[in-house]
Amino acid sequence: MMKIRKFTIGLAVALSSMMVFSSAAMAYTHTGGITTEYDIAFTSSKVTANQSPWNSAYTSMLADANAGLLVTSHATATWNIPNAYSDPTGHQAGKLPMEIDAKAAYSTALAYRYTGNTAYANKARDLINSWATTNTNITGSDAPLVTAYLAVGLIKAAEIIKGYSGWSSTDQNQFIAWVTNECLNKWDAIGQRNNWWDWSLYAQLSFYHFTDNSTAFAAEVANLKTQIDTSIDSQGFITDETTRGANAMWYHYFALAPITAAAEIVYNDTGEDLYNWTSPNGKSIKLALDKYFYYVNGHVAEWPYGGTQNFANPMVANKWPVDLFEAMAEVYQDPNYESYVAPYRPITANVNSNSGYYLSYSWMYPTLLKSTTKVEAENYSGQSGIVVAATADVGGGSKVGQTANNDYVYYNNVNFGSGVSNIRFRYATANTNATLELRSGSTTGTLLGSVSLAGTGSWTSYKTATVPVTGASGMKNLYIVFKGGTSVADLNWFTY
Ligand SMILES: [Ca+2]
Repeated sequence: MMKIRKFTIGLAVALSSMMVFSSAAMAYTHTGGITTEYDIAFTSSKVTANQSPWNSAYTSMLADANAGLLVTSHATATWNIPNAYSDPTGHQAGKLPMEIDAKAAYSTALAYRYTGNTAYANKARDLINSWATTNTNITGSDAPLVTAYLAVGLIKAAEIIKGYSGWSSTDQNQFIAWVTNECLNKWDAIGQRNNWWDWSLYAQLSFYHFTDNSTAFAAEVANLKTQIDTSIDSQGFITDETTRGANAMWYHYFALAPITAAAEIVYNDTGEDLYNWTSPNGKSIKLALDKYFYYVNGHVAEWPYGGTQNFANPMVANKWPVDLFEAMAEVYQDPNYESYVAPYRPITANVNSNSGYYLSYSWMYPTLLKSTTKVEAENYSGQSGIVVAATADVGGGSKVGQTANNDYVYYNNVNFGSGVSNIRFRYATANTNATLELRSGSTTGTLLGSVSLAGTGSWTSYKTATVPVTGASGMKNLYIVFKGGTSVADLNWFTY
């Protein structure tokens, strides 16, 4: 399998760390950001093999793209988006032109990358160019938010066709100018730190990836970390969205969708794993997701803020928050999330019930982003000194345990393709001096990476560690050597 983007990024990160205070723009991998070359290659192989869940999601995406081929631009010189509460009819009517065009542009762009058919690329290009050349004014009090959650669909489409030879650099620069002049200033001017800011962070990271502006990208990563620390309370609720009455659960989704999508871009571009990052005040994305998941998964009536929540009952496909948890089931390998979303596949995105078009552009076709290879630790090829036992981790199953200093497990023929820059490990340890060494071929082979594991506090509490690796490419016999004390760490699984 192909892992070009991760290897390339690994080099870029290493390079940037040597170029302290360099202001030079660093080129990202394109197609990249939230949908990567690796995702496309991985998913293509699954579609070719007609495997679930990718095959049905791909069919849905292609149907959207084929409908998109018939769309002609709805761009206007002035695009007005009135306030959703004071003028709901005007708000929906104002969004519709971009809802139609963003869906057509994004789905055709993606279809182009999967099929190579330039008719799709040309449609995406024409729609993007039309907005960039026709629209010169975006007005209305909801313009900052709607451009961040909806017009970002054009940026996502642009990212996917950035390397298409039929889209000229002149046209690409015109699009960059349009986003800069008509959207970016509005996103920067957002004052509130609720979901508006989350969408701004996500849209800006998407844009700075597209424009290879690593300096501005880094500033938004810092803002994102501040937002994780300050917008989530100690229980995992999102403080500003608890006050939204019957829509409080909707707004929790509408905050978590862009926060997580932003974290995905950061992970793919820099290797920094904000999904598994805990802020200085103990806040984390997973804390918020798990708190929210309790209520969406059969406990809506227990929601403690506001009255009866606006929430689909029964849940249906393409209704929030299944798109979010489809993506998060992959990221966290969480079996509870997986069980929740499985009945609603294929999941393509959250549909606006007013228009029938996609409402926002964070986790689009999330099933097509399922591209992680998971290895159960207990499925080793060989070992020394360890035992396999039941794990107390979520989802149950088995773990590798009783790991003393210099014990090891190994896995033959791990296929890292063209290279990976991170491996995620699921582990528990009551120790504070536990280290894993990752080596190639033997316990004394080339060191691919090592990690000092943060203590989880007990042998039944699990965390996920993201371990940067170098030289992890092609087929390797992966050795994991446990270091530190008489009982180092229990391993449940790892992903790459
Ligand atoms: Ca396991």
